[in-house]
Amino acid sequence: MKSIVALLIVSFIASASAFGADALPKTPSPEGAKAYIISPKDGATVKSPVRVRFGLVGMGVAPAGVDIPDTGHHHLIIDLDELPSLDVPLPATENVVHFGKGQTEAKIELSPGKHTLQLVLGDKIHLPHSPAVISKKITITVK
Ligand SMILES: [Cu+2]
Repeated sequence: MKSIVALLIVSFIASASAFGADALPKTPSPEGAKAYIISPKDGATVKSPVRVRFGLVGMGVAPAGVDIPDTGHHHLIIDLDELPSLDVPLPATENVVHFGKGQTEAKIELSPGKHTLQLVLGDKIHLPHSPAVISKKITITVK
């Protein structure tokens, strides 16, 4: 009997989180919004530090914490095969770099070899929009 009660509690907790009773409301992105990496070009061979320029069409760039419709700030995803969850604010790690001041370019240090870069736009609380504004992933080689 005790174990059945425990099981019920566990399944209640599981379903509450699955259906997101406290899911964060997403900021809508306008139709046609697009993030892209202006440079380097996909397949390019470059030197470190690498200057990466962020492109955004159909939306504006605003710093984190600022609530203006149809804006966001860039996050550079470095060398990740899988994107972080798009349902929670993006983490800040070596592989997920925030540009919360509204930067549209950055210089990043990369070791020699192949690297992948991708942009994900986040809203005022670093949460990806709905639909998420994500660039194509590019691969570069650092000399
Ligand atoms: Cu952020």
